Amino acid sequence: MLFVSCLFFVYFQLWVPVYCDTEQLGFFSGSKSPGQVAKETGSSSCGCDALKRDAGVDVGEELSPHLEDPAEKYSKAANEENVEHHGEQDIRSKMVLLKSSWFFMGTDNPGIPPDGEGPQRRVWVDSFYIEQHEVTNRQFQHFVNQTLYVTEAERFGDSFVFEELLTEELKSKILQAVAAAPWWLPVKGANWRHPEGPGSTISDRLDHPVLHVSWNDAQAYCKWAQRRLPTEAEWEYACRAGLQDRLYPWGNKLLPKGQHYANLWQGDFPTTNTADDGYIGTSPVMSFPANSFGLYDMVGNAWEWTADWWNVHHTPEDKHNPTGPATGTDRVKKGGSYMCHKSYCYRYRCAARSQNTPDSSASNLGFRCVVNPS
Ligand SMILES: [Ca+2]
Ligand SMILES: [Ca+2]
Repeated sequence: MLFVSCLFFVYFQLWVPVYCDTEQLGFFSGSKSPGQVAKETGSSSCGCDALKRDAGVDVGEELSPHLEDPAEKYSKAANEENVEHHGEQDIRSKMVLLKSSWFFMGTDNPGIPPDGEGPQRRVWVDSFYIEQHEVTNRQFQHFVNQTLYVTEAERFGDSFVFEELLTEELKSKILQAVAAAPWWLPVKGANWRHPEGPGSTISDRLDHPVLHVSWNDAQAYCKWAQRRLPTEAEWEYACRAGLQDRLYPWGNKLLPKGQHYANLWQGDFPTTNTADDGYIGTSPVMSFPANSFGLYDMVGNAWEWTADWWNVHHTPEDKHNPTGPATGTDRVKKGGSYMCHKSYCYRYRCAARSQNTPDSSASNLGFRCVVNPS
């Protein structure tokens, strides 16, 4: 709930900056446009990690040779358990079994060194099941209908929304933003049911990832589903899908054969979104090719919460089932979102990472669950 120094006020076009002491966040001059800020602050300044609630705010081409068929889709044990508890038709995602293995986590060639992407280290993960796709609005709606759960964004009364998604009328009423990322606006009434605030709806987006869910909300859903959030190591193992020293879940080329493999940003952030991949905002889950583990949207579409506390200092020795620091202030999120572009937020890579406080929520942040084999 801290972070007062990185907030400032926006009065229409009159921006009054306040010094921000976090290196990852760029200083924002009051005379510059959001587009200028994006270019000048560089690839480490997406502002994703600035979305923290504060008392002052109202608001498959390359397969690893050592892994033979590591994914077992539609396991009877994983996908039919507890059907009685959740009704005849289990609303929860199908899962993929990932078998225990060593893999190389992180990278020695970090795209954003301050994020703690390195060093590359050998990590062992035990077998686990992981959901094929991000939790959708339809699934989260079912959870809420069953439990009457109220998300933190609903209780706080607001959430962060990317300004491009807002109407001019709504934008004109909002007086505050984040210094290093003025494209984020706290919108009263924005929550998972109303992703762009009052008047917006998920009725035509039931198969899109649920947004505006905090880490605590994600925990609540996974617990209800008798699952849990993945550790960062599990998430990255799932992202890499048996590939080693590759940037993306499918290899090193962003556009294999000229095709889009993830819902990212094309154009000039944050002013021009050409949506060459077909989507300005989120896309229905499973709209892009799965990785070789059969997992969709591991990078892009919505950021995904992991269970771990945030820390940027890692050591190179081998690790078994790492779970991150014992304590912290922020939780790790992985994979980037539909807002990511190499020019300012090169985080749509398996090794990339970012963080938010557990009560934060935004219009590009979701999750998926995992479970241990029974
Ligand atoms: Ca897109
Ligand atoms: Ca994702």
